[in-house]
Amino acid sequence: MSVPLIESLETLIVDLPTIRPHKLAMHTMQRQTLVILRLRCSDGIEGVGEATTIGGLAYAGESPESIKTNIDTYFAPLLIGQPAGNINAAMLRIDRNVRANTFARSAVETALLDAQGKRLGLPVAELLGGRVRDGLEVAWTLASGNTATDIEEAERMLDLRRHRIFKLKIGSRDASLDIAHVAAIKRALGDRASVRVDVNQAWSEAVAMRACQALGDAGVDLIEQPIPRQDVQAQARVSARSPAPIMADEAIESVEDSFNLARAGAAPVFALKIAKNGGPRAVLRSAHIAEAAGIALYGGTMLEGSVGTLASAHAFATLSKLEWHTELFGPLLLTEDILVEVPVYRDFELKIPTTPGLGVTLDEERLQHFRRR
Ligand code: MUC
Ligand code: MG
Repeated sequence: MSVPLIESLETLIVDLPTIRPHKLAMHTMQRQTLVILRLRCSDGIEGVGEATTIGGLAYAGESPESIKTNIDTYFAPLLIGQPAGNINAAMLRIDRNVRANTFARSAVETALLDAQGKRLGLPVAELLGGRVRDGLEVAWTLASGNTATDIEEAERMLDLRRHRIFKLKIGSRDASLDIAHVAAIKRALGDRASVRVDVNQAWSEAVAMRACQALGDAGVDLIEQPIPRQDVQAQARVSARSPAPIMADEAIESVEDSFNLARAGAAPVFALKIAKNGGPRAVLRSAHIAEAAGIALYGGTMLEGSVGTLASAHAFATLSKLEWHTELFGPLLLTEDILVEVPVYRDFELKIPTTPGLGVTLDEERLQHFRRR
């Protein structure tokens, strides 16, 4: 029996407008840039993957342009001619020849899984062992930069039954202003919603000590990455003192980071991101480390488009516990999609596709229209 081989990898940079500016501590997004990977195999099957970051190089060490260049120049020659159905062997080849570059790896691993799922007639979640849930509750990020606008937006999401968990992006200004902003939103929403914050590493340990206390007093449920990623000991100290649980996000840039954070007792909650671990299978390794250490899980996003969002969803669907739910709302932040059928969000949940592979079909016309030339 002849085994299907990987024939080609094509990467496209796609720029899509956002529904409004999205303000984070390190960058204000006016659009999102996706790197879409099309991995073609000798049996005629194509696997699709995505690698997406936030704000060029503002968030992480890979940019859309570097992801494209590195897949084209380094990953593709390693993979072309290799068996398409042996994902372990393909990723091992990359492990042996490529350091870091987890975003690019994630696109490759996703595309291999999509192709193999299509080949075997299995959705990616089933390829990963099987789903234990059909939908994922999805948080929404309030990041307009204005308190009244954020409250209106939250009310609209509650009315639509789309979201009842809200993450507030803070950290770009004085902590006291941010705390007042968060407290006003929590007061307006009360018990109808869970309110959480993401500081995106903006505070020092000293600021975080005071601010976490005030946020806990204001009724905030979860505080994400209050201090810079590298200071694991300081994060453990802040975590020990904070009345609201601390979640590690930027602190996890690899599966090894997850292990080191777990060992240091640095955070009781981990944000899982396929891009930061190297793909939908790789992120499950971090999840399993966390589970073994008694750390709770949250399904995170790099604000991917529909391909990356559904790749994450298939992986998260297989986890036995996902106590803090997910924030897989990336496609809803964009005015346009590049899929024929867009992901389904209903009754506070993202539904996980049941068709083979990721369950996505690229809309060729839209892809051509929005791709960067
Ligand atoms: C992050 O830091 O978590 C996730 C949601 C959002 O609004 O920004 C991202 C990145
Ligand atoms: Mg975050």
